[in-house]
Amino acid sequence: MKIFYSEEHRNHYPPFEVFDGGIRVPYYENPDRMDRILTELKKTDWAEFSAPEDFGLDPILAVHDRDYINFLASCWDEWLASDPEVASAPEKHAFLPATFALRRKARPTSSLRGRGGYYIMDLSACIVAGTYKAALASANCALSAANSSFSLHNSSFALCRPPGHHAGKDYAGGYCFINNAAVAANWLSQKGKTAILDIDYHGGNGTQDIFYERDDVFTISIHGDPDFEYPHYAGFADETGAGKGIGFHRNFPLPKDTDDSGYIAALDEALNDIQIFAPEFLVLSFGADTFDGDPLGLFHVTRDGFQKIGQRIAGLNLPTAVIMEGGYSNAALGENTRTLLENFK
Ligand code: SP5
Ligand code: ZN
Repeated sequence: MKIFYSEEHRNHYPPFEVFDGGIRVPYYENPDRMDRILTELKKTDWAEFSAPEDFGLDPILAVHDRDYINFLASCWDEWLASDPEVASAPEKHAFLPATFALRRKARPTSSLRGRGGYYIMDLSACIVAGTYKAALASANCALSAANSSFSLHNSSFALCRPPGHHAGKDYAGGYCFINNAAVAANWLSQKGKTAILDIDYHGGNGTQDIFYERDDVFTISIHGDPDFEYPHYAGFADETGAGKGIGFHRNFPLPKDTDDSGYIAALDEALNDIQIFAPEFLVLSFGADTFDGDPLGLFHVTRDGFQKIGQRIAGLNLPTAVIMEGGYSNAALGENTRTLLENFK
């Protein structure tokens, strides 16, 4: 299986994020996650690593607003230039606004903080010196996987970091800056009918927003109920699309403590919907944070569960671009990812 990976992510490693209650904690979405997956995949005889191709900005701007991408590109340099304290120890700092826009009334004002609070939705999308280039490389991994799945008509894996599914057309959030899966799916949708299945523990709010009014890309997400879980404001069962997109989005909000059997029951229903839509390509947003014991999740999916989940999705028999999203139980992340992927080789 082709696996697309870039070292560029290492320069995106914010020194902290902020949890509810204002506590600073080490950044959960860290480079070690990639090392764990790399180590495990390198042991196999089927993982074929490639550097991503550079697709330029066009396929990214087909999904994201130009002003938002400009903000990502210049944010760190502006922050560095604005504050001597940041400049004296840049490695201890990250850009993180403290005031957030309520969308309906807001516009992106011109100051860096004004743009920051408009383009960022929470305290985990910290921007540092390497963030923008890492986000571009991550999107290129997803595009390379899409291209490979299209031209070879088989499945591929984009080992993306930073992840993408919480990023909307003009906002970052939840460790995500550019929506890698959305960029890949939008690119693939020009080649043939495409569906996105999001199995990260957290609802894929960015992906939901980007395709909400479209009927040519079917999006579906299985996740912790936003009634108790991040991203808190999207991912409810009654959100099914708008305009001509009505009926082309589906959410499966699941309760705390969902285990393999509860998860697979929802998955089977989701897969049935995908079969009815009958796409030519599948983009799979894969987060391993449904794992039992993940520090950011409350589900109990086991390694055997990931095997069954992968087997069922691969059973659709579609060329699938698997896109890495979350998963924070680093010790188990490599094995869980390999277990899922083995079904697609
Ligand atoms: C890609 C992805 O999986 N992003 C997830 C972002 C979640 N950020 C919100 C963190 C909320 C922290 N609450 C932690 C409780 C730990 N006991
Ligand atoms: Zn997640």
